[in-house]
Amino acid sequence: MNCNLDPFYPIFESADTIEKLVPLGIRLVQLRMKDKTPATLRDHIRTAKAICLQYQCRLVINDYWQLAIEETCDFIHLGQEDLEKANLAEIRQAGLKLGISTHDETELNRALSTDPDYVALGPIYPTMLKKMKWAPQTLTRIGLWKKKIGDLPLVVIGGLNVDHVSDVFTHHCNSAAVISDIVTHANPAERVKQWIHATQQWRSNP
Ligand code: TZP
Ligand code: MG
Repeated sequence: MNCNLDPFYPIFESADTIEKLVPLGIRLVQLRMKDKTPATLRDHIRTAKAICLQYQCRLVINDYWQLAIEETCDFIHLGQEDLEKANLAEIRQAGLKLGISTHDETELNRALSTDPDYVALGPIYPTMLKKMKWAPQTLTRIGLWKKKIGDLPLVVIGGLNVDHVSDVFTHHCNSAAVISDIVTHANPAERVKQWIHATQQWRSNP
């Protein structure tokens, strides 16, 4: 089923950032935590969930699907390696929605075989954040992915910048995921406002 994703999909690595920025009007956010103890992970998930509930923002938990189930979250994002290790039956049994990263056609086929709620394609542009074995996908690939997945929402990621974000939408993605353009900006709150404004015309419930 099409889960109608907001066109602006920021990814943050802590609940502290979610607490600061979600109230500005973010409607879809991913919590992508690295190198934290299980207790800390759980604390961040709890805080993020409470804030997102308060501000009607959809929260997606990256990787930690067992914790997401225990904390009654409703959306997770998995990379391909995480997908191999995850128990999809248990994830579905718990009613979680699922987004999956893809970087090539093999990964796309694998993702589609799990009946996901969205597919992410990256990196669209060079990204400083993560060493990747894939060359930038380019804008043309967005249209190819969309053709292949039909009504399923398509998220794009990797090197996106608010100044040219309209390009990815004119190539038919549904949502633009972003990390560095916000978190490395001198004024992340201002940048979030710019993103909300720049994606407004692709928002179905303004
Ligand atoms: N997957 C593909 S690119 C990427 C991930 C997690 C990182 C995107 O970060 P940025 O900083 O928006 O380029
Ligand atoms: Mg992962």
